[in-house]
Amino acid sequence: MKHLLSLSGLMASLAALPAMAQDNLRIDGLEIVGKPTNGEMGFQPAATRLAEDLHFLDNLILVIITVITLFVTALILWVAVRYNRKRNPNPASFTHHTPIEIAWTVGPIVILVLIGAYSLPILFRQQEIPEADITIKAIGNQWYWSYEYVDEGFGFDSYMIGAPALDGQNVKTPEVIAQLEEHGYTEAEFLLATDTAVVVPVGKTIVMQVTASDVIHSWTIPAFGVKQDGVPGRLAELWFTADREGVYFGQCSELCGEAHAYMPITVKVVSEEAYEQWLGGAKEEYAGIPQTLQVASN
Ligand SMILES: [Cu+2]
Repeated sequence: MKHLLSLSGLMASLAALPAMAQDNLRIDGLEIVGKPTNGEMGFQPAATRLAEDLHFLDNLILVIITVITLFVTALILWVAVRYNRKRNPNPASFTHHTPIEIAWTVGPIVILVLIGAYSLPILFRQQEIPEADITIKAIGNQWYWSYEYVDEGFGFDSYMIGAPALDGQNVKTPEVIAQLEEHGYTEAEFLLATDTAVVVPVGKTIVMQVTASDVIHSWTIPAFGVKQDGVPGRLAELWFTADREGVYFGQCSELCGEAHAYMPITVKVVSEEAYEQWLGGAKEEYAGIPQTLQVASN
């Protein structure tokens, strides 16, 4: 009878576990900020200085190439109209024109130096990894991501809701929609939302160590302006400081096998308090055997 009791106690505590864990790790009321949109031409909203830099650089280069394209098109049109065989039956036969030679050498040099002067500082800002407030290791696997909060000593796997979505299963079944809603998403987030998310506090410097366990994967959050290949046996780094709370999506960006399209990335940027609360729950959930279970099994 005693055994039966302790067994039923164990079963009860086991049954209670997922519900407890879910409540502990729940983060409600977050706006979905970083997400691809149908028909969108521009970037996702910038949530970091790095992304703002990239948007600025993209706009700058867009202006430069537009001016160059218009200038070259105008030249071609001018030559075609003014110097065609009808209007200019006797073409000039000179082969050199020193001022023009200098102009089309110096002009491109000035343009390239200008682009370099703006792009190199941005590149260095991305690549010089600052002192981290929080270090997280992202490990790409076929076909999901694993995360380790290296200072806190816990980790977890992160699967797409509805994974693996292969062999004609790539459909939003009622079960998958129910799972999405359970995690606080709608069916519009199918193929983007994951069962667990990377959670980080707003305004803190996060260093992501990126690697992989099997083949090359790539970790990215477009709204943060970061992307880094995860290569087995190597530890690469990227960093970001998100300045806006919300949910941000990314997708594995290195072709890694048949379910490559089904290993998305979810990052939740939350307030410091919400992060501390989540951290407490996550430590309990992921870093060892909960107290109740230990007592029951003794
Ligand atoms: Cu991948």
